[in-house]
Amino acid sequence: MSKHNVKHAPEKTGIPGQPSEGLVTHEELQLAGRNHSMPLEALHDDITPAGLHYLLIHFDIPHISADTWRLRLGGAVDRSIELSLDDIKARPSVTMPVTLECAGNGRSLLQPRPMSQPWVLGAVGTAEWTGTPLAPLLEEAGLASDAVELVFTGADSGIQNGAEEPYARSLSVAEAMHPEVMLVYAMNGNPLPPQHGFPLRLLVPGWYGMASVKWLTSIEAVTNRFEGFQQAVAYHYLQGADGPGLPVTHIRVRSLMVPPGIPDFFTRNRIVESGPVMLRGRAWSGHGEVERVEVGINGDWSPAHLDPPVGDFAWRSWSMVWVASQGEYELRCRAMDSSGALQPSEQVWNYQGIGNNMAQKVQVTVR
Ligand SMILES: Nc1nc2c(c(=O)[nH]1)N[C@H]1C(S)=C(S)[C@@H](COP(=O)(O)O)O[C@H]1N2
Ligand SMILES: [Mo]
Repeated sequence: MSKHNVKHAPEKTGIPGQPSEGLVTHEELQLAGRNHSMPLEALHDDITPAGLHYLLIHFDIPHISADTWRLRLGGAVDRSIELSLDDIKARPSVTMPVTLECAGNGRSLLQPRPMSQPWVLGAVGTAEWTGTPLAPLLEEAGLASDAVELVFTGADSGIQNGAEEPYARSLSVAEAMHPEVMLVYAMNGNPLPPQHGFPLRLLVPGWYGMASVKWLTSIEAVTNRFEGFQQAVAYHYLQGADGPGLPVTHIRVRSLMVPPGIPDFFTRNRIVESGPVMLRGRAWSGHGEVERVEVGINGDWSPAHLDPPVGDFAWRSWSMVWVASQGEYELRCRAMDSSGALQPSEQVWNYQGIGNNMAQKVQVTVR
């Protein structure tokens, strides 16, 4: 096994009736069962109910008692700070809708398939998060002049590359000081559920989900770049096992549609009645506002209507009426953001299966 813990499935199985890209393994199934995606029909709602929001838990959900839990802020600072959950809740609070997406969303569609959590397309959700901004807390602690990064460590740990490590990620001082970066203790008006990071998580709006460390227990200012597994090995755009590659940061532009009509049970292909069909979906980007969404009907693209974004760091909804006549169709949608980035028509393969934002394809039979 490579140092990235990424194995690749055989290209063809040759087994009739099976997908040609290689069987999903038992290990992938274990991960998929623990970490569910958002059912795409939940794209109807501005705010995703907590139970429908996607989940990604690398190791185990740690068992934490809020009474004894503390957040420690230390390292290269003038004053170390220790805070209880009540101390954090007593600080100024902000509530903000934020779209989170896992960097591996779309991974299982790649061929050969990078072996990790085998997401199809639902590793996304938008919750209303409540917490306190991080920057004032860092100012109170007083970062040393030679501090370069903040390391955020969760209470969960597991084996990576044969050694035990907690889940930990870093941000540069400049990234951590952004006003939208928060320590959050509530999701959709309720305390964080255990699976989403109870009692406290970091939230880094605009970034792929890996940056938003759950079950946060410590923030450490460091004077050298952090080299933990989740920072230095995982989450890089690579073409093979050897790095370094570019680090994964902000969310690439993407749009998804609410699957129209009704599904065929096993294939989940869609069955739609002929006549006007309201196609709807959501679009988002961590690189600027979504400025355009287009819908493709058998390769013919037309612009969709856009509603205002749900928040500065949250998706916006789109809609388009399609007058459907009997036949077989491939529907697609693609978004463009204010940086000029457009979702690609073809998948762009990379070794960890990261940032695959190819325009969605939906097979539809109109009857
Ligand atoms: N401590 C810790 N934080 C974590 C993770 C984890 O496994 N442990 N997973 C990360 C990843 S890869 C993602 S995509 C998001 C998922 O957040 P959610 O489960 O609340 O949707 O949490 C991030 N924070
Ligand atoms: Mo993720």
